[in-house]
Amino acid sequence: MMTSASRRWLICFTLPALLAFLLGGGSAAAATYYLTIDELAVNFTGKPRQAMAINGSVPAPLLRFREGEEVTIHVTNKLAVDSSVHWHGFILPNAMDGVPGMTFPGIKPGETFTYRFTIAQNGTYWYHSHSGLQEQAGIYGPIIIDPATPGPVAHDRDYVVMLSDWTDEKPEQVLANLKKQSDYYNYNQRTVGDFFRDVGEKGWRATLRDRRMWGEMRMTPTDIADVTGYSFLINGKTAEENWTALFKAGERVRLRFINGSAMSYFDVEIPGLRMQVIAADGQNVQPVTVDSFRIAVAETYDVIVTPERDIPFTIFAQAMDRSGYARATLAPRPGQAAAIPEMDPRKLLTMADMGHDMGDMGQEMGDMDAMSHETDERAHMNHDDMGKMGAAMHDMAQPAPHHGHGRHDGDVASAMHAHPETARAEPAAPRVLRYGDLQSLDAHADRRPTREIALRLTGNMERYFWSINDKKYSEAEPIRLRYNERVRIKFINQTMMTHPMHLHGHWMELDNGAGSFKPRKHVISIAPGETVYFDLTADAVGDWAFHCHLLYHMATGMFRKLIVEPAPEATLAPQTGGGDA
Ligand SMILES: [Cu+2]
Repeated sequence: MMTSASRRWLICFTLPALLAFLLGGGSAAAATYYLTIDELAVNFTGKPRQAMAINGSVPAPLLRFREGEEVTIHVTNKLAVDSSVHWHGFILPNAMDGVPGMTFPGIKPGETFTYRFTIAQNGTYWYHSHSGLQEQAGIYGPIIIDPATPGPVAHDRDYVVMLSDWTDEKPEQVLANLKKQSDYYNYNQRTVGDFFRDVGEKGWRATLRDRRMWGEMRMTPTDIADVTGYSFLINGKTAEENWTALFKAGERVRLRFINGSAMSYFDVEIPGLRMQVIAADGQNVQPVTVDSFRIAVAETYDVIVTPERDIPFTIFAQAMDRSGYARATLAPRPGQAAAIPEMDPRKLLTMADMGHDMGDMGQEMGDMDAMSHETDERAHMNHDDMGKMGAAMHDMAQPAPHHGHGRHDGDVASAMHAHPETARAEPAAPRVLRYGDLQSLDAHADRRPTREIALRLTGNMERYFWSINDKKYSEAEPIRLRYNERVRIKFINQTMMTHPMHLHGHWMELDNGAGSFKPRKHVISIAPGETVYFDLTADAVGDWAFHCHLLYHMATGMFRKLIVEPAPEATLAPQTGGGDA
């Protein structure tokens, strides 16, 4: 959904910056950007609606920065309400982070706020409003940061694939509906008919027990997503509009997937092509070749594909709840299209997904009938889903997933250069990316954490609020860390929903067993019943947002302030202090 206005958006290289760039070999490069937030007439569904947009475009225009560049970004708010821009996944000074009420006052109607900071990293990121529910209304856009020195992976083409979820309803109405009745959007709610089918299959006792347990958890078996009825977009195009990226056979095509959705996870595949994952959340990882991957809200994954044949391929991104899909095409020529696959069956949550399958609840139930029913239901479910739901947990327990650390340099090197698809002796089962596969390309110094903080992800579906350690943001004390302290954070998901937890201003080093090659992430997704650890060096002083990136979870309380307090000496430069000692 672009208007002519979007093509007029300006990147102005100031003359001094240009001279500095030419004379200084890039070290002092600087550039100035102008962004204007305003309303925009859109039509994604056949019905005209008002969106919120940046420079007349949903998504907002691609910003392309360079590592080491000093950026000056003037953001003017032409809305009738306060707004903001947050640079998602950026390591930057606290005052530039763009969280109203926490790092700055926000941008009042008619005002301009100027962000100034030095780009301290490279990779694929995004930006979005951090005010109210504006992100759902259209204020989100992609960012590419080119590395200061050439990156490890060569490619011939480079495309952003930004996923998002659009609703014709006002986001405030969506939230009001959720609060009124938490299953308002759960179109797939199981019915009385399902109840009698269950009774027929597993008997009265087991069925009633099963129903009672769901009731006690204030959840239903279809609580995979709480908002559905979305139109799913790729780079602002509906599946019918079919955003298309061109290639020539044999080229290495880099696709930068960004999930800019308010609420929707996707399972991504390109039938006929394997994908080599080379970066997660903007950070290079040791290449992993997969057939599909699940992308949590706010995550990014960069993949390389090498189509060897001169035919079109479908980029297929099914919403996790199977309420719809986003679709685009990789094609040798414009206007071509490939078949669109059937969506995989919708998955019903079972007690097993809560981590209760072989544990206490099984004992308590003492009913083999119920247990075998669960097994059956699992067997009928899409194995990919099962793999994704369960695998992460298993992965956490495995010390060294794939590549030995640094011992298989040859493998990594060959994978990263001209031979992406190693021929396989036999066709393998579809390979789904798991967190356990992600290993940083570079080792990071790894102090031992001196403290562990447990954060239980909690909530109440009936009253529709979400919380951490049973407290909403409004009721909770901030988490306090000392400057340069190294801590271990333990997430325990006690809800039926998957939560993408996002920490501002710091890397979360996901403990997936990769030792000093732990992947550095800005979003960590935790499945129902799962426990996940990450390590953190508190190397940026200030008040930072730490929250679930599902928009309506964040808005209803799954949010904390994380304060990194200055060192007692106060001699350390704020925000830019070094990492591991
Ligand atoms: Cu959440």
